[in-house]
Amino acid sequence: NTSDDTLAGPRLPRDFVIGAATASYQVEGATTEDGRGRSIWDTFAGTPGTIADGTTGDVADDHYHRYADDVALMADLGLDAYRFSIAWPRIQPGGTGRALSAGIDFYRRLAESLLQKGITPWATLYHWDLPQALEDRGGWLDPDTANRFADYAAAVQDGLGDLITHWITLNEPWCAAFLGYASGVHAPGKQLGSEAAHAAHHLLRGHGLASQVLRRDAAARVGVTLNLYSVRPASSAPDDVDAARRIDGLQNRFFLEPVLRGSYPEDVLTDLGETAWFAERTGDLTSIAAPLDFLGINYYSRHTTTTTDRPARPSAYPGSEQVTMVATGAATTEMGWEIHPDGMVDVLRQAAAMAPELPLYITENGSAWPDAPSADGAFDDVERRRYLHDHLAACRQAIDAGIDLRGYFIWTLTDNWEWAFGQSRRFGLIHVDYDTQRRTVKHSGEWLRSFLATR
Ligand code: PNW
Repeated sequence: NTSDDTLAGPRLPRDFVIGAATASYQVEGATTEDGRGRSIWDTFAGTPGTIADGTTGDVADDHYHRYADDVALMADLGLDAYRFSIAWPRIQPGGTGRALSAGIDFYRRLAESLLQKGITPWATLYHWDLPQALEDRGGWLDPDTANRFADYAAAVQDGLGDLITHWITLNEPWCAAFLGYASGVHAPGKQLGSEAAHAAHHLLRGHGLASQVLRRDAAARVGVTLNLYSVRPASSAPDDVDAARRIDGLQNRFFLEPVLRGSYPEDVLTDLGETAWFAERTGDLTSIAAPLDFLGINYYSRHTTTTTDRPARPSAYPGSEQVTMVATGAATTEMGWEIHPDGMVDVLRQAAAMAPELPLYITENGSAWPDAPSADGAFDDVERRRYLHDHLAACRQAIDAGIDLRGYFIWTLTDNWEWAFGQSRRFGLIHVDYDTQRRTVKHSGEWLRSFLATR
């Protein structure tokens, strides 16, 4: 046994929220039950060649049926909060109209069982499972999808607002827009170059309209989650420095600035070749920049940038195809993502500099590892425990630097269906055997339990 069970967790404020996060399509399964409509991820995952191992989220963790067991596991770990997402097609199968009571009821049962265990529910309204019917009408390229999203937000709050007060409108609009509509590695799998920025704008417009709806309830706490990277140039050469400006621009500032300041960064619009299209839509920015109660940040890794004369197309960074990321030799997770806890402080600093009064939460952070069981069936995931420890220590560092960081959610509770990687990547504190659905708390989960018990 290589574990160091004495590795102490950092000291964090008593009211610092520690939770775990998941997303509907990654855990629920039951994709055809109780009237659920189809989403763009059902379509995408069902298309041969899109998912590394050919799996879909049809069963995933069967959380739709096993949510009570999963809540019991959360309580056993001692989590303060659980961030999950609501599947839009369970609420409005075709993306419009009255809420389906079976869909609302599932999330009512989930929220009630969390509250019974003293775990605060945090609901994300959009973690990428757009109703297919709306994609058929243009998806996020159609400005009307933002209006439909606001109606959906109203339906969800009408059904769940007495149980849920913490709301996140969107998860990672960068992924939804640029992996969905530019590189095409996520649903709906389109490769439209810079036009993907229109999808980003309509997502942000949806965020603004939905947050306005959620404000009907004075108790609602409303935020949005962005995925940010710590970005730096590979060298001081002008091309590398410009590459860093471009990636920080499209990945971070293109989302932070409209949401926090009500404007898009001009240099990014120029890189995209989209200044004219965006100039016609400045009227949307007031609603996009509506006041927030908190900002959610998902942080996984850093990017070290350089340029190449063999640009890759399609790129998730349209207009900046000449940029590539270099490996620095730092250790990576099984995703190939460099482990860099200090980068979490960097992105928190960047957000705090733009909105010094705004409470911040890390709404996702975690790591994938092969996780082979030992002879006695245990999962001695010392790398995940180390990653978790070092990023909790980075939370402490951020707080010491005067940043108003209020909480940290681990990605993820249970191993789950990892998008384009299917079941071939495991991020969980809890192992899932996909043949039997048996859950086994990994060493990292045991470590977290004792950390939470002794803080
Ligand atoms: C996030 N990228 O996704 C999501 O919010 C989670 O649903 C997901 O499971 C988790 O991170 C781990 O991947 C991302 O390619 C997916 O840059 C891909 C990227 C970033 C985030």
